[in-house]
Amino acid sequence: MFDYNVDQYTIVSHVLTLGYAVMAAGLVYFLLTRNSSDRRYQLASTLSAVVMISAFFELWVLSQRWSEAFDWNGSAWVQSDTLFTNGYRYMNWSIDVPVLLIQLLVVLGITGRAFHRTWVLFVAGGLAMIYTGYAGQFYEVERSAPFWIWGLVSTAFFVLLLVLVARTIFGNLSRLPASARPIAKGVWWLVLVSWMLYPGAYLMPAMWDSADGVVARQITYTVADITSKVVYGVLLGIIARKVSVDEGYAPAAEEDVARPRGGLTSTA
Ligand code: RET
Repeated sequence: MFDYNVDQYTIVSHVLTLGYAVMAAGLVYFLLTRNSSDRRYQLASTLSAVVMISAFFELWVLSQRWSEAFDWNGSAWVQSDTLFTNGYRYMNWSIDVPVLLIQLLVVLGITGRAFHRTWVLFVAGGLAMIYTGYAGQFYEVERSAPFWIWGLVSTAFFVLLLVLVARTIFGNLSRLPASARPIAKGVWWLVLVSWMLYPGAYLMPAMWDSADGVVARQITYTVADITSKVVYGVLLGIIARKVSVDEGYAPAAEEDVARPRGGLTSTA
């Protein structure tokens, strides 16, 4: 809907590239560190890898679409016959949101009926949040009533999910070894802050309806993607390793030992 100057156009292009490059890097990290925790927690790393692949392709496509969607007219980048749309992101979330939440259950060691019940709520609540928001974003240009109504309905599901996540984390803290508890609390704050960036980006056209707003929106999405998928996965991996050490899984224990190399730790 806007024309972009060179800075605005290239910043968006760079930020989208950063997004998929980080997902590719994350993929390697999660696959290679998978064995540092016990078998039953390795699924968490596998799920992080699934998130990385799906986000990589989505951000790749988005980045391609961005370069096709504008032509240089000699003084600005103007709309071509290809449309750039953030709707792709919602399709990616349909995979990533349920998977990210299930990872939490794996790492916290929730099994049996509790696993099943929370799993169903996470998937149903997550998809309801995403698809109601998806319906609303079609009205983001004119910002008529459906934009606000669907946004509100989606927010109700979002609040429900946050309550569930908080209950899941804080309700299971005592089952974690003491060394992993601060990280689990950190995961809660990370989820709260990084997930709130997505509704922030949804609202961006209402707050900042210009080419600069579009740039700010892509930056917001990218920060949210890197923190909610990659940093989150890394933290869950650390928790899984600490739990594995505590449960006597030898490879994790070996990695956890600080080996004296002389210097300050030497007794000589
Ligand atoms: C929408 C619509 C407006 C209201 C709200 C939304 C929330 C979106 C969220 C998305 C999270 C996505 C994640 C992706 C990670 O891969 C749908 C924008 C509340 C919370 C975590």
